[in-house]
Amino acid sequence: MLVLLVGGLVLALGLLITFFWRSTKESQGGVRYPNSLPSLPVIGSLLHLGNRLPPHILFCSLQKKYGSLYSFKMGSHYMVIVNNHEHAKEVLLKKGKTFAGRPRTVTTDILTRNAKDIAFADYSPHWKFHRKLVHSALCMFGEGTVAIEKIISREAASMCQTLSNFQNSPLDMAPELTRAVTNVVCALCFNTRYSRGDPEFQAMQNYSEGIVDTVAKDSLVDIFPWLQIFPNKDLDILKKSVAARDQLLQKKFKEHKEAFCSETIKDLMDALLKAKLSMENNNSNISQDVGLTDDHVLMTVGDIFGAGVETTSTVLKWAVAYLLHYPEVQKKIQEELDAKVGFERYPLLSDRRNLHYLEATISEVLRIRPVSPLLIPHVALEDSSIGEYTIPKDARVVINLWALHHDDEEWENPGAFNPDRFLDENGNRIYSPSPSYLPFGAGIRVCLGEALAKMEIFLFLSWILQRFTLEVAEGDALPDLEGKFGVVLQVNKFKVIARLREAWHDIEITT
Ligand code: STR
Repeated sequence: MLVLLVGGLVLALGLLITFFWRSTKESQGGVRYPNSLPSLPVIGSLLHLGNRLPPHILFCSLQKKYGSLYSFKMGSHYMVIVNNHEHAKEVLLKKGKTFAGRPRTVTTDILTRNAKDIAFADYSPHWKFHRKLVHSALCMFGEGTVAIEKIISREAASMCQTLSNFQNSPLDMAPELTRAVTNVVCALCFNTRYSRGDPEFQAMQNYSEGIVDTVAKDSLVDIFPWLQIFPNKDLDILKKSVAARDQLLQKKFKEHKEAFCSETIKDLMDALLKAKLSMENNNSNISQDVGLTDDHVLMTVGDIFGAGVETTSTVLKWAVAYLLHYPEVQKKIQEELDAKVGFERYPLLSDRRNLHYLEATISEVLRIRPVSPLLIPHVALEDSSIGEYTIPKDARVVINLWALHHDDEEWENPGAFNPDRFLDENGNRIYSPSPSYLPFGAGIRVCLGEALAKMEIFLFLSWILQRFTLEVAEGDALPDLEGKFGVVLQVNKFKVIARLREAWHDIEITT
């Protein structure tokens, strides 16, 4: 009797395990789904995700148990995590259109007035048109023009002046780098700039911090939207910060509308206004579908501003942090600058083709500390597949760029900072030594600001290193290299001494 009972129990358990195994690994009809973390009703796999590690690191570590492509449930949302470059390229490039969707979340909806922007808006013909418009406006005012080089150099000169004023005393470079980058975007979007200590710039820094700290980090309200009914500190900070940003954007918009003249388009906001007005005049029917509302223009400028400032300034901060850790890299860049640019003139964009070691260092910074370690999640717009796995419509697909950039099958000793991996034996640049490198994403949603960002990072770093040697003050610890996960991988605060190099004593810094 007992034997029968135990036998029955074992059989039932076996059946249960088989059922569970089948339902996670593959479902009926031989369709194979990605391995899945265990999940419970309502909360999904939350208990199995823990919260000790930052998500990009946690997602790397889960590969050991579940393989490089796996899934879990976040509340009711089916998430797929992609950790290798073949799968990532299938999602972003080969099946780019299928995976071009974006999830709607509580926090990004607050930021973008229900997805009226580009980065967080779902895929649609309207979005495509909108993005094209912004791309051409960016080309008109950014890339490919002599003007932008002048603007960046003017800001670089102004930043170097501030650094030299602080000679030999430890300075938090972050606000200076941020102001320089902000002024480039300001020139582009609004045709204005901020001086040191401008209260509007300070206000902007405050609200940006509020947004970066609270938006799109898969906080609980984004998983369970009904939690909004409870008081929530983060959501309050986000709403206040967004209100402050919107007030500023609205002011600029009003000024631009009042001064608008279609013959003289001075900046990106003018260009968007012109596109909006000409669409309204040309065909009122079409503008219902593809037209730009005031909200679209405002949120687009908000995106360009936020993306332009937060990403580029973050890369510059990471670069400075690594240069402090690796003075030998800094020295090599300076030797290259001395040999190829010298001391008689300031660096130019045309020097990029000669300054291989600096360019390699920038590439390595973007590899080891990608600004956006998980990119922004993509959504499957129809039933599809990744590799041999079936992916259902509406799945949220997260590309773990951190895993791609730290894949030890693709990179030798990926944790080590080594610009030389981007150079061949003759010291010439290798653009991508491994296919597992996508610092700006790829495909339909690739970064719109890649060219502008590369120009800024190159010019700012070359200006700084031509003139200064960066060090930490005696007794100070080196900067933390771990960072803080959020919508961008933030750098913790640190102080720097910028020592004017010998050759520059007694020389005025001007463009
Ligand atoms: C930063 C803070 C802000 O004021 C506005 C934005 C909106 C655009 C965001 C930006 C943010 C953070 C970096 C993003 C960018 C769009 C593309 C970029 C997420 C939240 C990246 O993908 C790294």
